[in-house]
Amino acid sequence: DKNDFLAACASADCAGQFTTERNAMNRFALTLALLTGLLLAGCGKPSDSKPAADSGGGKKPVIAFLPKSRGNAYFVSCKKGADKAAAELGLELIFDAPSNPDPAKQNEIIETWITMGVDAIAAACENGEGISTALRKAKAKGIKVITFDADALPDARDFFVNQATEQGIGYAVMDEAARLTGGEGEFALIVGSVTAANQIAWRKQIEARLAEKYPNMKLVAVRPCDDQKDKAQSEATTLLSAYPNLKLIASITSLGVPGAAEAIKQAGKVGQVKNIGLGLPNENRRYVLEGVTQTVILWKTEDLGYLTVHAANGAVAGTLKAGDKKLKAGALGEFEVQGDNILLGQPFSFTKENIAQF
Ligand code: RAM
Repeated sequence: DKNDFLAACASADCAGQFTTERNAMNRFALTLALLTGLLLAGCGKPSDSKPAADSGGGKKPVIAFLPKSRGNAYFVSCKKGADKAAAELGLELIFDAPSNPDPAKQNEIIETWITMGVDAIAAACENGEGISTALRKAKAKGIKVITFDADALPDARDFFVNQATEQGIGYAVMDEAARLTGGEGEFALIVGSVTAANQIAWRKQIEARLAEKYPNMKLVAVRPCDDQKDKAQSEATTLLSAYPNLKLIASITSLGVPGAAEAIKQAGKVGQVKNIGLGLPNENRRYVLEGVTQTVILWKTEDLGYLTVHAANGAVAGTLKAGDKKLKAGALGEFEVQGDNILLGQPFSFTKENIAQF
């Protein structure tokens, strides 16, 4: 697993360098394209026509893939699926991301891709509102825009590939917290950030479920960890001393769950304070087997990347358009398109009983 992760990080770095080299090459290509476009316009042909992804000959469509950050194993796994889809479809996938979540850096990357004239951008947005101006600009230039994992504002993208419904995720976390505490006592929430649309939506659903079903539970604190394990650990350490009656910590960012587990272990509160959240089996397996963490909930992250690239390809090729009800995604089969949302599936729970298999 570690080797896979390092290999993926290494190839991600190469992709970053590649992006810069491509930049110069593409300025040249763009000038050429512009001249060709003018000539074609003179001949009465549309200048903005793009090669369909399945047209066979000519230039490969370029899909630009932008996770929230590059160091996060969650997105390394998404990229693995994205690479697989790109290879199967014969696309060129370029990758870039801030080292750590950074909305301004995401905007810069998008601006670079707009200048390059990529065919599609697939982005997981650290700041849903903040990224929308840059994405709208990309759309206005004819670039197809897909969001995945964490959405932008709806008018700034063509489609959003959602891992599971907001309610499905929020309720799964809240119901598991209630099951483990017997529906009583104080608990705290660790979130990735307060700007990402997925974090905002899931927290809202958790709070709605709490209000509706669990009158004897109290959410005493919500702390952002900037999608960093160390910060999650220090936030959890502070929570454990500020709230001595705390029964459970739930994280809705994958870096929160192992961070909180380490804090609980070091505070000598294993079992006394339960630990759950949205997380990767690899990052949590040993804590789950040790009994520090009770439940980890997630979806198939590789499939999320795979489906996202299929959606981007469909948007470029014209096989995925507004109003469509279905999307074919290679080996994963057919997915339902609900309005402008494409849903991956249902969240899955990993526990001591099954985590060794994943
Ligand atoms: C983090 C990110 C991502 C979220 C997962 C569960 O890695 O914040 O957006 O979906 O956790």
